[in-house]
Amino acid sequence: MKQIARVAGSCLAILAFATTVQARDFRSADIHPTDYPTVEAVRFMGKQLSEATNGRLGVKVFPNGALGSEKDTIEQIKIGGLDIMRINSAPLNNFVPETIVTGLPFVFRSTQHMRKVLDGPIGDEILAAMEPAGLIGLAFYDSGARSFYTVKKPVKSLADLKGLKIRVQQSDLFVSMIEGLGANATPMPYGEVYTALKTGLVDAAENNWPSYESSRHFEAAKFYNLTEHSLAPEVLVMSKKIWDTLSKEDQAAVRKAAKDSVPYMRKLWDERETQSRKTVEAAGVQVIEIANKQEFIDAMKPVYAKYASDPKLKGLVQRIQDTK
Ligand code: BDP
Repeated sequence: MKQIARVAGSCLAILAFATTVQARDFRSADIHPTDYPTVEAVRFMGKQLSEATNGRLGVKVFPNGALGSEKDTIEQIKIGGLDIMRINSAPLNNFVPETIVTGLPFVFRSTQHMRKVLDGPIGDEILAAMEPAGLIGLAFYDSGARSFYTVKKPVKSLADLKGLKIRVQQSDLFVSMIEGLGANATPMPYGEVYTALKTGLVDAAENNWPSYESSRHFEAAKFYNLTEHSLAPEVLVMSKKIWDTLSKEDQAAVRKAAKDSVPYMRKLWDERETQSRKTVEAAGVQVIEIANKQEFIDAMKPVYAKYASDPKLKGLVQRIQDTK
């Protein structure tokens, strides 16, 4: 009897050891604060993954840019120094050309249109196109519409943007967009924008309501001008180096947990957009409606000529526009 107990005991010990050896929390980077919808959504994904694998796999999110700027995390992901990142699609533009189409100005007619495209085969194709760059695209998240916010004066028409120095993400597409609008682009990491606005290094930046609010950029730039020029989505990406070490079953579990976090994220997102707008308006932000959006749309023709002229990207744009 004693012997049986001893054998059973050591079996349990071996089992416990095996579980500890295999148990793994993927490290995931995000530049946003801990209560931001993207951060909460990746935590949710971790919980789903943990449930699906009896606690063997999980995700630990490092918010607030603790693991570096989005450009830094792309480099880390490529070499397998980081497991997962939630970043915007724009900094991926220079690495994965297919991501360009998702950030093209005015390419989506509405949030519903964007969701339909990204939930369907076009979205899956763009995610799959990341693989040669060493990235496994797991899911797209919402990022709402980006609009310009300005320090000194409101922007009511295209002419008001002329000559302004505008911070953009580190993406050639966004640089061209600003040039097309007659302004000067200053690409820089998100974490530097607050100071750049405060010190006058830039006159403006552009982002969605939740980022404008949570980054407190609204304290420095009080005019939020509703150009809604890009719906560049967020993406959840895993390192291919890490992915390749996982079993087929674990890969499927990671993918499923990521996809399952999308509706959760969207619910948080919709609530946060409304709340963020309220918060900044209560703090004195002036919201400027754009009477003639068409002149902004027309000014973007050269951007389409430059970025959506190669047959592959042109085809994707066409299919996006054809999606009803
Ligand atoms: C926010 C995105 C974030 C980007 C940031 C930016 O969520 O991933 O880093 O914009 O403008 O909307 O850099």
